[in-house]
Amino acid sequence: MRLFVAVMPPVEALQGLADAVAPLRGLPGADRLRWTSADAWHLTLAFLGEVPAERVPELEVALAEVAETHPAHTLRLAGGGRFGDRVLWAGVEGQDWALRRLAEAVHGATAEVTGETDAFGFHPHLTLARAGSVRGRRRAEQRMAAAGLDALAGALDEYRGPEWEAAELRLMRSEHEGGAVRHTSLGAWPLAR
Ligand code: 2AM
Repeated sequence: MRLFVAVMPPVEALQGLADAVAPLRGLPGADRLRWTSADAWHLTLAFLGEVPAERVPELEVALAEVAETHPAHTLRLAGGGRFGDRVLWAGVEGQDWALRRLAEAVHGATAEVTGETDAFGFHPHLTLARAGSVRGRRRAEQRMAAAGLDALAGALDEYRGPEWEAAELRLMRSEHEGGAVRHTSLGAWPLAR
């Protein structure tokens, strides 16, 4: 199963961001991106990749332990940027140090179960849109795609969403169905109070 661990912003936070993002979709170049659907928006803490189903109970124990020992915290969705020419994302502000510590603990605990050895690298973000591969495209077209992403990322700079509480961890499954991706929650663990 393709798994990841995430924090899900509440519907008010997602709606605020969706309202801010809607006008961006009319900007030049926006129609060449694949926009993620607002009802699937999430903050990925750790991507676990393919994990055998029989490992899931161990993951559940590990995640319960991390949740018990890491506090709920206050965040807001704010600002944004781009990863190269590929991804447009919205950022996170507030007690993001608590989110970072949580991500680090999740990475450590899940790596013990999955045997993953990658270094911990975490840039809190919510993926809004992805560009297709730029390989094989003409240079001018690549520059245009980059300029489009710059303008979109710049427009996100202004955005400051409402505060919300990151109150639980979720273990998520990602499935590809034809061209679409479906995310389902396999479990949720409340963070400490
Ligand atoms: P992102 O969109 O927040 O960057 C489920 O597939 C989630 O896991 C995605 O939303 C993505 O997070 C993250 N993800 C997917 N493939 C990944 C990969 N190869 N490496 C790291 N994270 C990945």
